[in-house]
Amino acid sequence: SSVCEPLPPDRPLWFPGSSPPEWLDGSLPGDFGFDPLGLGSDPELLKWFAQAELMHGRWAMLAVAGILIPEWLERLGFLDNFSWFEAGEREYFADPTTLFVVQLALMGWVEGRRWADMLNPGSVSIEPKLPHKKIPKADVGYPGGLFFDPIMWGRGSPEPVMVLRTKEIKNGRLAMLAFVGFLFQAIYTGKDPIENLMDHIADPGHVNIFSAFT
Ligand code: XAT
Repeated sequence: SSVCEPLPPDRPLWFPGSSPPEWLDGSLPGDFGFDPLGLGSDPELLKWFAQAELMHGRWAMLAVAGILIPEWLERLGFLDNFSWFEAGEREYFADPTTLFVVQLALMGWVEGRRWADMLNPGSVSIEPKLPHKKIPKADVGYPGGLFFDPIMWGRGSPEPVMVLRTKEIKNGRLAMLAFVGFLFQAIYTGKDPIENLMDHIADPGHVNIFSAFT
C-alpha cells in the first residue's frame, strides 16, 4: 500500500557520493546504502536481517531505559543498592538455567512464527478466531492494531509511516550502541552509566574513553 513510501533515489547515503548496492533500493526504513560485506544481497536474508535489526533495536531501547531509570532512581534514593550489571546475581523465582531454557523455547517459538510470516505474507491472520479479518499482506514487525498502536499514531500522524519507521530504527540503532557502551563501561570501571557520566563531567580531561586503556 501507499502508507510506506520508498525513499527517493537521491536519498542520503552513509558515504556521500557513493552508489548504494542494488539490493538496498530505498524500500526499507533507515536505508543509507551501508552493506560493505554484502550480507543483504540474498533477498530472503535481507528480509530477516531487517527484522533482526528492528527487534534488536526495540529490545535495546527497552534495555537502555530499563538501566537508566532504575540507576537514576537509586541516585535519588528511591532504590537501595541497585546495579544493573549485578542484578543477575540476585535470587529469583527460578534458577538461571531454567530461565534460560524457558526463554529459549518461548523466543524460539515466537521467532519461528516471525520467519513463517515473513516467508509467507498473508497466510497468518492477526486474529485467528476471526478468519475474515485476515490481513491481505502481513506487515511483518509492524502488527499495528489496538494492541500495538493503541492511540493509532501510525495512522493518524501527519508524518508519513516511512518517517516514523525511520525514527524508530534510528533510535533503535542508537540504543544498541548505547547498550554496548554501558556494558564496556561496566566492565572497565565497575560503575553504572550515570556514575560514569558524573565522573567524566567532574574531570573530563582525565576520566574519558582514553583513560580506560591506560
Ligand atoms: C557490518 C557490515 C554489513 C552491514 C552492517 C554491519 C554492521 C553491524 C553492526 C551491528 C551492531 C549491533 C549491535 C547490537 C546491540 C559491519 C557487519 C550494517 C554495527 C551493537 O555489510 O552489518 C540485563 C539485566 C539488567 C537490566 C537490563 C538487561 C537487559 C538488557 C538487554 C539488552 C539488549 C541489547 C541489545 C543490543 C544490541 C538482562 C543485562 C535491562 C535486553 C539487543 O539488570 O540490562
